[in-house]
Amino acid sequence: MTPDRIIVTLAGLGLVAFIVWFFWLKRAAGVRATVVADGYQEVMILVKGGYTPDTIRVAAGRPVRLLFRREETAACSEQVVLPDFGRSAPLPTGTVVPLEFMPTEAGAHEFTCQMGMLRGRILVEAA
Ligand SMILES: [Cu+2]
Repeated sequence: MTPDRIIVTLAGLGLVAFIVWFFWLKRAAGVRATVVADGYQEVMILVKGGYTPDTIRVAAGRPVRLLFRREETAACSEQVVLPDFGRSAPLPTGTVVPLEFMPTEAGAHEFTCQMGMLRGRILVEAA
């Protein structure tokens, strides 16, 4: 192989690695909730054809406040359910709805629409 071919091959491999990281690994890693003034771990979640972000990382032992902002009128997403913590809430279009819970130990928990079609998850990490 000539040097220019090696460079092109390496650049191609680098691009593939970047795409894998960007579309799978970065997405799987999720978004970390931010600790706000009142001590809650907060994250804003857009509800539109799904949940964005759909993976949220929080620390155990600190209360969490998910702020759902629904920007669609599809009936599918009109309610959000967080079964492991016994929480659910109606999501009127265009309104920010808080859903609070206290994660006490590490683990993964799912939140969904009432029919379980839209899915997101909360990854609780040991403090
Ligand atoms: Cu649904």
